[in-house]
Amino acid sequence: MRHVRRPQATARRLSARSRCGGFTLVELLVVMTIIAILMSMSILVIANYISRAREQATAATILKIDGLIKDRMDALGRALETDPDVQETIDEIQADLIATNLYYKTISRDMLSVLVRKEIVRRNFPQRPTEVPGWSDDTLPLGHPLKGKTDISSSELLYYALTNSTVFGVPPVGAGELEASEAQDLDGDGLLEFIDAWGNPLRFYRWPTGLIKPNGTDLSDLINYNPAANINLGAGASILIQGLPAPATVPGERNPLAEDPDDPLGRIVSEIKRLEGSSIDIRGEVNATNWHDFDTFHTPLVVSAGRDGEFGLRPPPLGSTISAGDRDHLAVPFTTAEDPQVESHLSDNITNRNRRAGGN
Ligand SMILES: [Ca+2]
Ligand SMILES: [Ca+2]
Ligand SMILES: [Ca+2]
Repeated sequence: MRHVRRPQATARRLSARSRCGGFTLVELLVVMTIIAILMSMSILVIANYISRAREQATAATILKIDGLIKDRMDALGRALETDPDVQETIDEIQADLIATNLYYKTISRDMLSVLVRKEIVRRNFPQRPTEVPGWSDDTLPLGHPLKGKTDISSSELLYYALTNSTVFGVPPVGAGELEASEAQDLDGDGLLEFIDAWGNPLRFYRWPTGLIKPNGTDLSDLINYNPAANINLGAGASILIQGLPAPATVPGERNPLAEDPDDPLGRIVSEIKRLEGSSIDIRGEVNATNWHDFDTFHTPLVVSAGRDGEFGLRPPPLGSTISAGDRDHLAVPFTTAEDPQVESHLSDNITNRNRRAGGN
């Protein structure tokens, strides 16, 4: 009996060892495939997690910058209304305007107040070096952070504006208020620029009216301005600016997007129309190259290119001068001929007005 049972017992033991200690080729392939799928899923989950974290970090930086800008804009508004010392600044600005055109000597107080407000905003939030007081006549003192610098980006100028001067009682931002990951000198010129969590520089558009009127509005258009012809204003802007008022839908109806928040009564455009045909010409000064498209909604815009690193917007010019008619500083989107993927490139951008990482 023992001789009969022994081979069977040995076979069972061998069979058990085979099941426990080895796999067929098919079993191994199945296991390896499952592991590969799990690994690729994990990589995707981790990549999405990192991307989401970067979006949130970028949104936090941009909202912080937005708060710093708002504090200064509010201080400007209060000072214009109540601070007697501001009168001195207003007189100085009016003298500068008169130096460009004697017309400003006879300007109405109401229109002057609109232009002065814009000029103060421009001086305190320069987008190109020529807008920094003292730059054009080379009177910046030795040691001034911008002295002798070239290729100054809007991001570098925004950092400079917020960290180097007191704005009507609001002190400059201290180094401790910003993380090292929020501002770096990417191009090594000694000027820090605000950056997003992907390490790309942010952009600053002070008056992003080109976003709302991509085709522009030159002064000859303004003279014959017809809101009904601009019924589709804002289609691109709504991607970057949440809560834009809807454009008018009835021809001739007043268009909420065709309103300058600094000038809700449209005094500047009225004045331009009034002067048309007279010997006074202010169009050399009051134009989109120096200011923005008029009769148009605007708000300071801080933009990250987002995950894809592409803005979909024309870059604000570097350097001290821009050519006449250049509107790139107004946040003009690329045309589809220039960038076939412009809508996709715009769609993941994070701004101080869309709060994309906040859930939309
Ligand atoms: Ca630079
Ligand atoms: Ca730099
Ligand atoms: Ca983008």
